[in-house]
Amino acid sequence: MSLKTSDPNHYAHIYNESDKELNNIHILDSTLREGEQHPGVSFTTKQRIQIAWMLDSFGVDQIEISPVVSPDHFVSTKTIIKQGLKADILAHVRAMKSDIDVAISCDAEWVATYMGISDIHLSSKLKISREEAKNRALDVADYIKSHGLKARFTMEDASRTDPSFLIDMCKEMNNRKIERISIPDTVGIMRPKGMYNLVSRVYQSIDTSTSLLDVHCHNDLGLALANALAGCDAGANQIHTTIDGLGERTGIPSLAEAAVALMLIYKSNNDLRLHMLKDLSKTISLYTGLEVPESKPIVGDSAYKHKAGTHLAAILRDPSAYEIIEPRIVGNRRKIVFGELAGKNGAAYLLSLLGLETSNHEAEKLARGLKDLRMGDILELYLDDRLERKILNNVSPNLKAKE
Ligand code: HCA
Ligand code: CU
Repeated sequence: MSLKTSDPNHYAHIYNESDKELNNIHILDSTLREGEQHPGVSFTTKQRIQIAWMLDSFGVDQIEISPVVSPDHFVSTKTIIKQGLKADILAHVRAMKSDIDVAISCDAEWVATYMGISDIHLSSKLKISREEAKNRALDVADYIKSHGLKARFTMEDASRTDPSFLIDMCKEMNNRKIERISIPDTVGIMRPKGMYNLVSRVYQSIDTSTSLLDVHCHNDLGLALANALAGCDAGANQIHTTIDGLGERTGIPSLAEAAVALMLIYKSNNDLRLHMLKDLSKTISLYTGLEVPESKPIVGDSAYKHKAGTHLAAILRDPSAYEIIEPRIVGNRRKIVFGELAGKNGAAYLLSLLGLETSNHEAEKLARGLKDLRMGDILELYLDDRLERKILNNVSPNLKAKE
């Protein structure tokens, strides 16, 4: 009997199965809006246009940018709207008629407007009562609709808002046929079950054939993507992301992680060019000057790097022993690290790379030598599939038979 199932991820996929599968979760990328709110980040107009093109060819459904934060953001928004991209371009503005006018003068078809509706935002930021906030928000919604625009209304700080006020506001927007309502966890305080409860409550209170729900989750506790996905389990159909997760403070879900999680483990049938992910990340890092942490999932340099002897032994035979997807699918590369942890199999591979006849004894000697050197990692190599197969064929039969 063969112990190997045809798909090594098979049982995991069974555990991951849900009675309500998410088969079409959209992605809104906010690198040009939320991403530019990350400390130290400021793109040029040309860079913004290029990023928009890249995001569009990657396949995101919506792209968000704010035309009101500076004159060159205005020019960028207007120019990006003119490109005729497949993705909807959303002009993100405050819930103020004068801001909606700015969106209109960019020829925006979609406007995303936001208002902080928690008591703390009302008292410390807007300095208005709930009633005043509601009147202002509804006025703006009517204004947007009277101009024939498609719209999203963001209930900023939704996770800390009195549910009765939140639901009331969502119902009002729903009645005004606002196409999307965003439910953000602005301060990143939710746990996945909490986000599920919050979104469920809204989902059950409105007609979701009129207004679809977005989730926008902050990463203050490292739970942004988990929370956003829990929000989708509860009925939201769009996740907000940025490239590499940039944003205010610790940011929001990274585009790469959200895209791969949706397609690999949520079975959402997005049409995304995943192989662009590493390049998207590199481009942003180049433009921001912010280094991508090497341990970053999907796009980090160590995301598919293997080091311990036991891992190397398995990887050299079948990388799926320690990888959930082929790195090339996301534009990344598999690497192996040689050093004091390489073990006999790693050492044998190193010797065979050098064209040396490999015996068990020599491989063991080298492995011991590497350990005794106490120099940590001494060499890193890309593990190319072709090379890997060739090398394995050259490894002495006794070594092959042993694992
Ligand atoms: C902001 C707040 C926001 C809005 C999210 C959204 C948040 O910085 O303007 O429009 O969906 O986190 O609440 O980013
Ligand atoms: Cu935000």
